[in-house]
Amino acid sequence: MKFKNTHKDYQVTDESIYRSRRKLIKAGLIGSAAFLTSHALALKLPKHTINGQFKIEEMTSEKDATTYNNFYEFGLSKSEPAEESGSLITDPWSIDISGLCEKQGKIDLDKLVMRFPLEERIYRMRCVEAWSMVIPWMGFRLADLIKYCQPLSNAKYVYFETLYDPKQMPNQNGRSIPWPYREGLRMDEAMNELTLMVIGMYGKKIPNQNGAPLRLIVPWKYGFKGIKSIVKIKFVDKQPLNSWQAIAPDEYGFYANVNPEVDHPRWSQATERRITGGFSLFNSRIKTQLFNGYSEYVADLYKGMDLRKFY
Ligand SMILES: Nc1nc2c(c(=O)[nH]1)N[C@H]1C(S)=C(S)[C@@H](COP(=O)(O)O)O[C@H]1N2
Ligand SMILES: [Mo]
Repeated sequence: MKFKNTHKDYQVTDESIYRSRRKLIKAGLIGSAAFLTSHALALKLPKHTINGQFKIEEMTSEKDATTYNNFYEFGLSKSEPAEESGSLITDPWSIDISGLCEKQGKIDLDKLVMRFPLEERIYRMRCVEAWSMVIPWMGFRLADLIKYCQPLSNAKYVYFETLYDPKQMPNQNGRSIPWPYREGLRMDEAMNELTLMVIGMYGKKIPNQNGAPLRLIVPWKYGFKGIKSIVKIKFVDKQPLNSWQAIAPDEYGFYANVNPEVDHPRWSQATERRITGGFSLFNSRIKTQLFNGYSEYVADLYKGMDLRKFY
C-alpha cells in the first residue's frame, strides 16, 4: 500500500508552517518520529504531536467519516448520528473511575486531558459490517490513563460505559440495545501502544456523531469495540459483557479482532468496502487483513489462542 499525503484533507491555515514541516520530513529530521505541531495546524485542539508511524492508505474524507456513522443512541441509520446528535452536551464532561484501582471518583475531562501527551495517528477503521475507513484521530494512550488510575494487581479487564441520558440521546427510548452501550478490553489489550482515547479527528475536536467528547479506538478490532461518549471506566477482575455480545453472542464476541478467516455467521469477513471519495456501491472492495493490518503490534497478545473460538 502506498502512503499518500496524509494531510491533503486538512484545512491548513498556515502554509509556511506546513511547508517547513515538509522540509523537515524531506531532510529526514523528523521522519517517522513524533513532533510538535504549530497552533495553526492544531486548530482548536490542544497542543499535540503527529505520530507518523502509522502511515497508511488514502484517507477517508472528513465528510464521509462524519456523516456515515454508527451511533445507535441517535438512531439506527448511518445518517441519523450526524443529524440528531446536536442535542448532546459535551462540555462540561466528567469520567467516573472506579473498581480495582487506587484513583476513584469523578474527574473532569479537561483536567484529565492535560495530564497526558496528545498525538495524532492515522488508523484504519474496519466495521464488522464489512466497510472501512482511514481516519486521522487525535488523543492520548489508554495506557497513560490506566497508569494514572493505578490499577490493583487483580484488575484484569477495563470496562467502559457510554452516557445514559435519553433526553440527550433520544434513541435510548428505544430498545435496540440494553443501554447504556458497554465495552471492555483485557488489560494487556488496553495497555497496548495502539489503543487510543480519542478527543479529536481531522485536526478538530471530535464531532458528537463520532463520539464526543471522548471515545475509544482499538484499530485492530471491529469498530463496535470503539465505544463513544464514555462516562465510566471501571477496573474489573472478570471479562465484562459488551453490548453486542449481550445482544447476539453467536455473532459478536468479546475479542472482535478483525480476521478475514473468521466469517460473521451471516456474511463473509474476507473483504471490505473501503470508503474513500464518497460512499457508493462502487467503492473499492479490498482484502481484509488479519488484525486489520496491525499484526506486528498485536499478534503477541493472542499467541496460542484459538481465534475461531475467541472471536
Ligand atoms: N456508544 C456507542 N458507541 C459506538 C456505537 C454505538 O452505537 N454506540 N457504534 C459502534 C460501531 S458499530 C462502530 S463501526 C463505530 C463507528 O464509529 P464512527 O461512527 O466514528 O465511524 O462506533 C462504535 N461505537
Ligand atoms: Mo460497526
